[in-house]
Amino acid sequence: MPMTCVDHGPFACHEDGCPSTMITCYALAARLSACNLNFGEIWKVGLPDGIQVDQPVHHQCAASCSRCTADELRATVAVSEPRRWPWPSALQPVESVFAHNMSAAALAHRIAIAGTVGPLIIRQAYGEAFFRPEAWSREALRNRCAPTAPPAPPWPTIAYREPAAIGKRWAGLHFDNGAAQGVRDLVSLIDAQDAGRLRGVVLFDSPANRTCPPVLLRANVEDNERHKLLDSLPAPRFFPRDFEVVLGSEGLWRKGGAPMDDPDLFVSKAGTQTHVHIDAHCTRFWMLGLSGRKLWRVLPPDEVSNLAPSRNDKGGEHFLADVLDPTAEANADVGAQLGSVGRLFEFELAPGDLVLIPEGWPHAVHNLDDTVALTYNFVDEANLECYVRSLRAHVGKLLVKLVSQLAQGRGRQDAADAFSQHTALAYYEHLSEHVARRSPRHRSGLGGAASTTVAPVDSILEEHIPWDTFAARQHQHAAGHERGTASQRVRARLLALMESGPLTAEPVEALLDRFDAWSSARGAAKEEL
Ligand SMILES: O=C(O)CCC(=O)C(=O)O
Repeated sequence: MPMTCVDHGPFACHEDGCPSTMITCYALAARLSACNLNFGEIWKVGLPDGIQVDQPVHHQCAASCSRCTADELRATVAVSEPRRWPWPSALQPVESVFAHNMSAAALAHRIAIAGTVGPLIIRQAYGEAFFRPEAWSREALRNRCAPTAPPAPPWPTIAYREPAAIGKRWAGLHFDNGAAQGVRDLVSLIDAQDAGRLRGVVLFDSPANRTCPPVLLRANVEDNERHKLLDSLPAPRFFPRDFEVVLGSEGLWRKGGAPMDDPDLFVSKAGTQTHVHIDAHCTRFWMLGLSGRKLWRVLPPDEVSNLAPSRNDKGGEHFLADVLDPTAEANADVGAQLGSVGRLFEFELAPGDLVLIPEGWPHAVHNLDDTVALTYNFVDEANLECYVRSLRAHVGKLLVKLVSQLAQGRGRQDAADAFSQHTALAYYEHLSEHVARRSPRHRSGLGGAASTTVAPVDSILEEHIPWDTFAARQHQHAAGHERGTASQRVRARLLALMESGPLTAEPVEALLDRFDAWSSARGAAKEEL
């Protein structure tokens, strides 16, 4: 009879029926570079020094780290090797191009339709002009990223995998700011990762602007600062548009951030993983590999039902299925669903290559080596309509707040004056107009379900541009929304809403429909003229 292992915890990974000596996650991670190793495999590799066994070790005894202390988790990595996808017929090739082999129009079109056809790899995206592999090693980062002044919390932002969070939290990760883990800056995180103390902790989506400023190429630096910008990266010419930049700290994606708080840096040790997830608010993103290889598994949105989706108490969607370890015991209950996956895109991202992950596509990552990467989430013409629907939900929250203030006796004019100052409301007004002005085959109506079939195309640029130039251009594009005209229209909208009937008992969807109706009515009036 095989022995069954039961993890009684509470802290060290001691398995009933397995060797009586405690084997902690830390010991496994530090000595074998793996946590969830099967005891049979440990037996083959050899037990860590000082650990005795008093009976044969059985293959069925899996050492689970699910009850380890947070300290142990932070020191561990989940698995040493990604498991192969056991259903090869589902595997799809990923399109990979060299930008100089394609016309600008063809490349722009491929980028625009990514949401329908899938990820795109642009090989050697910056060419040799900007990308030298030696500038991105951990050692090089230690030199280049040494802070002149420690960044203020919440930067750098870090995350580590928490088995108990799978299916409950975004990407199964626990997020923290570096300061909470004794990490002052990127250099001290790299040291703690290498020493093993924070081996399983990843520098995750940490604003490059704050974490390692020389990473970003800027136009407006003093000449005597320019030498520091050697090996700095400009904004890639393939993605000239980001509607979100304008919202700054009111943005959905960059909550609390400044306009240049994206792009973000990732610095990870080999073996760390990011569980399958979807990026929020319909954003698409690119990731540029800078050092080491990352294994990606990416699925089309219509595969979501095969990933054992669950809703957390905040209404977000999370996935129980582990696409990086499809045959894991922990996956037993959802394995059958995973077996129904019809299409899965798998690829390795290598240094110098950039991948575009489309909006709404679930994806997971396993770091095959120690890796460094730069990433940027954005909203261009292709995902704008979906993004505006997300922004609409945010507007709904503001309307609910407005109604509650009216109920408490705030005057209508006063409330309209105050709420029309919210950048998010003015920008929603501006973007709704922008979407409405697009040709009918590019729009589907903001309140309803998406039905757009033809993605509007953003033209790509001839050259890469400094990041501050990129940000300034986004503001120029959106000049019409800036304080003044759009907020005056919002004020008129709010007053019309308040005069259109009682509001207190209205569900938020009805409030939004009444708020939106103002611009449809205005559009119709314009057409009559
Ligand atoms: O590189 C990683 O570990 C995860 C990247 C990712 O999935 C994301 O930024 O959404």
